[in-house]
Amino acid sequence: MLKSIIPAAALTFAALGGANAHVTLETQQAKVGSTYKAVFRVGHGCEGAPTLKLRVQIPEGYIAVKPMPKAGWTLEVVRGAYAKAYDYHGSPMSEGVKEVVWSGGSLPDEYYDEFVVRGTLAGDFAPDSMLYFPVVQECADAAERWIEIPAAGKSADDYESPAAGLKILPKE
Ligand SMILES: [Cu+2]
Repeated sequence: MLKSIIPAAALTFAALGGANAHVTLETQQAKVGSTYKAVFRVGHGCEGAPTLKLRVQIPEGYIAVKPMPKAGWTLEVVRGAYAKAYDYHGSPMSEGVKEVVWSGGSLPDEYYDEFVVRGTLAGDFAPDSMLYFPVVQECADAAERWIEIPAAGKSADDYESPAAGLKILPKE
């Protein structure tokens, strides 16, 4: 009964599920200058192998970032200088977290999990621009590198291993 009402398009989409199950952000748009919680969704391992490590690169302009610790995983942050000083609640902020690494855990291919960081989107992003978070997912003998940044006029769908994308919306 249920089967008969699923449109053919939905079935085609399901068959292409792999392309839709990369490491992606749960919330894919946020306003300029807002606090943004980035939830990275890991939908599969490396060709069936469990994920042992996740490395997330923090893009320029996503400031005052703090990762959320995760039970069963060791958290590590790489700090560094920003390309410029950003205004953060009235004071200049010129350095912070540039990369977050979760390791020491094991996420089997048949399970799903989320990895979280929170930060602020700087006030000087151009509205309607895209911000990309390159992510490397490491398994025992393989890795999935979600690092392709779409060229102007292209979208993540045009790539095999796109970085996780966030659309920056106008302040309103
Ligand atoms: Cu995928």
